[in-house]
This record gives sequence, structure tokens and C-alpha cells, in this order.
Amino acid sequence: MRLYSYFRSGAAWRVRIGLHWKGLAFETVAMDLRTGVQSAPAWRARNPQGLIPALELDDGTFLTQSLAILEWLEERHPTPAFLPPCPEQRARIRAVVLAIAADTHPLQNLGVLKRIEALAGADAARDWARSSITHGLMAVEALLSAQGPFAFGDAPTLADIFIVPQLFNARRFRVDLSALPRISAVEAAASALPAFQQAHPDVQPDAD
Ligand SMILES: N[C@@H](CCC(=O)N[C@@H](CS)C(=O)NCC(=O)O)C(=O)O
Repeated sequence: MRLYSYFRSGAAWRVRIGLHWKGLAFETVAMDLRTGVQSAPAWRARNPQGLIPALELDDGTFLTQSLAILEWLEERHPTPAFLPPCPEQRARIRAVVLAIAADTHPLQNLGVLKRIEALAGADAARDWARSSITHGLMAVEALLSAQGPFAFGDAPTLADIFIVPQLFNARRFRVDLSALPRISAVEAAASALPAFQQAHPDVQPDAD
């Protein structure tokens, strides 16, 4: 398998956690987003969204969208699982995943911030990112189960996979984390797990 990744990409980071969690070997294909390689016609021919991550399977199947890739991983490699068996608990976990993947991360994506910067300047883009992430994570904080240390109790799930990279972005944009004690505890618990450590940006082959 080949993962098209960039060390700092939060969406690629999610997939890296998933692959390590499932114990699957993969090759990293570095996509340096700073060079604009994601907008090149050759990449858009493969992923019309001009985004990473993408996972290329050994038979050539090409998968995009981090959540779709993670759900594929769970279906093809069910153990160890990202999701518990209880349908109501799965729905709660997916709600947190989507609060981040659909309603928070897209607002602070590179392409969006570049556009805001062009329209209103760099300070406005940074303010926008900070307020979008704050708004999103405050809601996530309230959606988590009261019982930790992970997002939904004593075992990590798909929710933890989405929370950890988003918190990294929160720090990048100087979000005040003091109002997010549950999320901060999730990060501490998850960061002790090998799959999360192996997926961290600092240890990627394309890290600066
Ligand atoms: N919803 C997508 C988001 C993917 C995404 O936003 N990727 C970013 C990196 S984290 C990207 O490729 N940005 C390039 C750009 O905006 O030009 C997913 O979860 O895979």
C-alpha cells in the first residue's frame, strides 16, 4: 500500500494512525503541500479534489478522503477495531468524527486560509482559523463521554484518531486550550500509544 501524505497534514495523520493501529505496512509517498504539488494536473487527474491523503492499494485501487479510508480499513481489517459493537455508541463516536472532519477542519484548511489571506490579509486568516477551531473543539469537548481517559471511555476509538491531529492544528493557531480539559486528556492518553507515536508528524520520512 502507498499512502500519499504530508507530514503536517492532519487528514493524512489520521490515516497514518489507522494504518499503524491495524499493524499494516505501507510506503509513504511525500506530497509537499508547500510546493502546490496537490494542484498539479497530474495529481488532480488522480484526486479531482486536489487534496491529500490518498491510499493506493496493491491492486491499484485508489482511495481518497481520510474518513472513507479509515472506514475501509475497519471493514477490511476489523481487528483491532476502531469502533465498538454498540450501534448507539458508534453513532456518538461518528458524531465527534464529523464535528471535526466536516465542520471544523475544512474551515481551517490550507486552501481556505490562502483565500482569506488574499481577500483580507494574513491576520484575518489566522483569526479565522483560531475562531473556527475554538468553536469546533468547544462543541467536541461537550460531546465526549464524561469517562476517560480516551474520548469514549477506557479504550481508544475513531474519535481519538480525529481529535489528536486537530489539537496539533489548534496549537499552531494559538487556540486557548485551557477550556478543553477533556480533549487535552484524550491527547495525553492517545499520545502514549505506539500507533499515535508512529504517526506523529515529527517522525515521518518527509518531516523537515
Ligand atoms: N476531508 C478531507 C480533507 C483533506 C484535506 O483537507 N487535506 C489537506 C491537508 S490536511 C490538503 O490536501 N490541503 C491542500 C490544499 O488545501 O491545497 C479528508 O479528510 O481527507
